[in-house]
Amino acid sequence: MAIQEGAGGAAEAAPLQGQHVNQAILPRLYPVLDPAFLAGTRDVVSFARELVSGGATLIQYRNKTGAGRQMLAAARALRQALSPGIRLIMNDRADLCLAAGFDGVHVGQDDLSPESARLIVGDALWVGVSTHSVEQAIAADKTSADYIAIGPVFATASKENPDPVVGLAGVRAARAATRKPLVAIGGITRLNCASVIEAGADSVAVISDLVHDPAKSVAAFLHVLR
Ligand code: TZP
Ligand code: MG
Repeated sequence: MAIQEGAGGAAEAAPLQGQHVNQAILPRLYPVLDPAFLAGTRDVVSFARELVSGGATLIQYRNKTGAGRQMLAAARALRQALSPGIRLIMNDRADLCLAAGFDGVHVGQDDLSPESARLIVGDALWVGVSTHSVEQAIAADKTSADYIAIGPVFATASKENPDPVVGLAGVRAARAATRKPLVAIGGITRLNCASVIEAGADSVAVISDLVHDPAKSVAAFLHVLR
C-alpha cells in the first residue's frame, strides 16, 4: 500500500496500481526444483547445492504430489542448507512459504489470487503469478504481484495439462502488457534461452534442462544470458 494525501490532507492508505514496493529484481535464470524430475537419483538439497555452485541465486521449490508435511520438511531443509542470500520461492503454497522461512510464493491461475497470497505473506515477501495469455498478463499487471511469469513459451513435458504454447510472440505481447519483471517458462533450454530474453523476458524459468548436470547447466545458461 502507498501512503497518499487524502482530500482532507490526512495521509491515507491507497492501493498501488499494479506496483509493489518490493518489486522483484530477478536473476536471468530462475531454476525450478521439482523432485518429480530428479528420478530418485538425488535429494533436493544436494540438487539445490549443485544449482547454487553453478551460480543460481534464486530457486523455486515445486512439488505437485507431496503431502504438506513432506513439502515443509524438504523446504526447511533447503532453507537451512542454503545461505540466506539464496532466494527461495515456494510454488502454490503461501502457508508453506511462511512456515519454511522462504522469500516468496508463486501462484498459478487456479491457486490463491496474488492479492490473497499477499494477505498471507505480507509486503516484505515476493509474490509471483503465472499467466498463459496476454489477457492474463494484463490482469496480473493490475495486482500487487512482484513479477509475472508467462508460458509455456515452447512445448514442455514437465507440466501436466499445459496451456497452449504462447511462443516468442506471447513473450513479446506479455512484455508490452507489463513493466513488472517478466519470467518466461516452458521448454526453455540453453539453446533457445537467448531468443526468449531477446523477446523481452527478464528471466527464464527452467526445470528439465537443469536436471542432468545442474551446476554445468546453470553455468551454461548464465554464460549465454550474461
Ligand atoms: N509452467 C509452465 S511450463 C512449466 C510450468 C511449471 C514447466 C517448465 O518445465 P521445463 O522442463 O523447463 O519445460
Ligand atoms: Mg500453482
